[in-house]
Amino acid sequence: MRAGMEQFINNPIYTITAEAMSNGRDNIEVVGQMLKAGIKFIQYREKTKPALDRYNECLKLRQMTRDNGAIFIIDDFIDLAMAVDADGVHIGQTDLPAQVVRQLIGNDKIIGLSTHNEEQLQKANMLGDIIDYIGVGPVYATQTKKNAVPVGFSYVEYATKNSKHPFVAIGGIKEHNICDVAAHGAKTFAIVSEIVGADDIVGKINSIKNTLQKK
Ligand code: 3NM
Repeated sequence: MRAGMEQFINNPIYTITAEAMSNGRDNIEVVGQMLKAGIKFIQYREKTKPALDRYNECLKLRQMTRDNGAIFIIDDFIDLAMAVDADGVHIGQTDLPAQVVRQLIGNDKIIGLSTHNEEQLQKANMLGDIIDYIGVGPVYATQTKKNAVPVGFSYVEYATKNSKHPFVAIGGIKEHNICDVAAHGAKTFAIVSEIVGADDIVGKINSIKNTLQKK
């Protein structure tokens, strides 16, 4: 297992930035709250900001995550991940091929790959150690990733049975439905809007953790 993946395995909640949904707070403040709540795996996902703004923000977030022993992953931008010495990248099906990303980013960085169906999961399985984890979703309809078609529980179950990599379930997951997703085998859950949009981010994360523990 690649260094840093223990934080994925040992912590059920994976958080992702979305400044536009953060009720006027910036990513620095939101990530600060996530870290305060003990989150250990954080993805920076900002697709539309100018590259320079992303870079300056990620320099700060890199320091904050490092100071708190948290893994810092960057969505899509391999150059940005390398520039700020992030712990890895998260890529989608239309990004550069995983093999190419691995060559660019080196052997010690984490690569996550989004998958949305059984065929994509089988291809991910064939990548072996080139990637470290996969995303499985969207489980439910979501406003955060427009036009994404929900895959439902059947794909979560398929991933539980067939994925050679650890997986994070994603898409429309909230405190009220997280135990249903867990019941289909997921152990790691990415939650975007419900966390970044919460009035009390620390309180929300603690409450989700409690809900999961009671299941
Ligand atoms: N990726 P929320 S669904 C970023 O299925 C992302 O790969 C998805 O946001 C996938 O928790 C998604 O607000 C959005 O629904 C998740």
